[in-house]
Amino acid sequence: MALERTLSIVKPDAFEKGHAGAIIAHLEKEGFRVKGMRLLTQTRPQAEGFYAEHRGRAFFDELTAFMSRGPVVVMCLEREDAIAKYREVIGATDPAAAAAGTIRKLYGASKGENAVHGSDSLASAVREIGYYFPGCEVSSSAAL
Ligand code: FUP
Repeated sequence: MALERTLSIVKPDAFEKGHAGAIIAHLEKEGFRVKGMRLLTQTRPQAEGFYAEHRGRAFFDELTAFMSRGPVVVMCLEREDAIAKYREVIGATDPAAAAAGTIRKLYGASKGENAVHGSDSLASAVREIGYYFPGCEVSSSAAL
């Protein structure tokens, strides 16, 4: 296992419902350390750039409208095996299919409004962390 970083987003649905604090606490209890954190409301183009790999898919417009409709909390998180472990802790994309006790099962409403985002690979984590933390906002104590 390697010390890794991953990109986490508390999506607008979870923030609107007041679940951001509970989700961050859940992640800290699972051993994730916050190395960078921003609260922002994305522009539509910013959300489209983030989800560029999904451009052309049927859900792209709905997804990017949703992700730019209100505040999100974006975090760079660190722990051993962070990328795979984070995906385990958040659960399946569709909350209805997510395992009991996972963040998406606890806080997600639907496949679209599923409370959180997480990087799905090391390459995605590098790109996604750089997308929201392009400068010196992330603590530099460990490599990806
Ligand atoms: P995930 O990696 O679990 O976030 O899922 P994907 O990368 O497959 O999808 C990115 C986001 O698109 C999901 F969080 C929700 C949205 N989505 C839909 O709204 N409908 C779909 O059929 C698939 C994904």
